[in-house]
Amino acid sequence: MNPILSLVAGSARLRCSPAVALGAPPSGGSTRSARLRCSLAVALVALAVAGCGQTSPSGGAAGTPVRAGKRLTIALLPKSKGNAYFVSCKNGAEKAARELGVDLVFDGPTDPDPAKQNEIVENWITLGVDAIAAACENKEGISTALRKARAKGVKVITYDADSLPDAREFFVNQATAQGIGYALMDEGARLCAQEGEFAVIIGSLTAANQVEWRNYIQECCAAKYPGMKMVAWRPCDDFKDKAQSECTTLLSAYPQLRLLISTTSLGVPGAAEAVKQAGKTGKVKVVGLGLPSENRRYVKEGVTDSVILWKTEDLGYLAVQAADALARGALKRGDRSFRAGALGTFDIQGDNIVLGKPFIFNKDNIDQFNF
Ligand code: RAM
Repeated sequence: MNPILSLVAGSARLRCSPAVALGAPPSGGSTRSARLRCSLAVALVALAVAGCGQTSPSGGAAGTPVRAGKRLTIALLPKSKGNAYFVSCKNGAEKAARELGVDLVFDGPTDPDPAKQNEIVENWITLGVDAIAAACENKEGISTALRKARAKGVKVITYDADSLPDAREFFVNQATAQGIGYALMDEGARLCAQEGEFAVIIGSLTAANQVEWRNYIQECCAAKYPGMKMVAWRPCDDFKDKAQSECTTLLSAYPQLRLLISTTSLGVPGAAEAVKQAGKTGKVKVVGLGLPSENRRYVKEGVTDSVILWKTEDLGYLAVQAADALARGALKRGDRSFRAGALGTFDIQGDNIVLGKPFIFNKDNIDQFNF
C-alpha cells in the first residue's frame, strides 16, 4: 500500500476548464470547443498512461522516468499553506491530480519558513514520492534539498518562485518576471498620472520571484517614468500584519508618498489597511499582486485601485501536469511546448513553462472572480 497520504481520489468526476489564452482574462466559463479539447486531452492522457504501462523503462534513477504502470505520487510544496494564494493553487493541483489519476500530497510550513520547507522535502525523499513541485521561500536555501531529491530519482520542478536552476528540471512560471514588474509599474504610474514618490512592499528577501519583480519595477520606472521615484522598499516576509506596519511607517516617513506597490499577495490588503487607517484613501494609491477575494473590500471602498494576478488555480494545475509528465518521461529538457490537459498547450521558454500574462482586476470586474 502506498505509505503516502493520498489527498485526492483518482476516480473523482472529471471537471474541465477552457484553455487560457495568453493575455486574456482568466475565464471561469466553459465553451463547447473547450469541452471538446478537454475530452480529447483526457482521452490522450488515458492513452498515454496505458501506453506508459507497456513501454516505459523501469527504475527511478535521476534522468530516467519512474517505474512503469505505478500510480504516481506528486508532492506540492507551497511557501506557506495558510496563504490563500497557495490554497487556490492547491485547488487547481487537485483537479489535475484527479484528471491524471495521481496521488497528490500537499504540505508546507504554516507560516513562511524556509527551514521547514527543507524538512518537508527531506521527508518526501524518505517517503519516496515520484515528483516534487516546490514554490521556494529561499532560492539558495532549498536548492540543496531539491538536488538531493533529484539524485535519489525524484523528479523536481518549481512553480511560483524558483530555486537555483540546477536543483530542478523546469520552472512553471506564472508570467515573465519582466511582464509582472512592468505591469505593476505601468498600472501604478497610470494611477498617479506618472508623478510622485512611491514605495514597494515585497515578500521575503530570499524569494527569487519577489526580488526579481521589484528589480523590474525599478527598471520600468527608470525607463518610462522620469516623474516617479522609488523612495523605499521593504520586505514583509509574506505577513499581512507586517506589511501593514511597514506601510504605516512609510506613510509617516515619506509624507509625499503617492503610491504603494506590493509584489506579494499578503502585502496588498496590508498596504490598503495602512492607507485607510492613516486617512489617506485616494491620496496614496495602492496596487499589487493580489487575490480578488482578499482585496474586494478595499477595491470597493476605493482604497485599492486595482490588483493584478494570474489564475492561481491554473498555476497549481499546470504545476501538477508538468510534474506528472516529467515523472512519466513525457516532458524533457529541450521540449518547446507542453500540453497541460484541459488548459491546452503552453510555450516552453528555455526551462520555463510560462502560464501567461497577468490580468488586472478593478471595481468593474472584481466581482466576477471568486479566488
Ligand atoms: C505571495 C507569495 C507568492 C507570490 C504571490 C503574488 O502569496 O509571495 O510567491 O507569487 O504573493
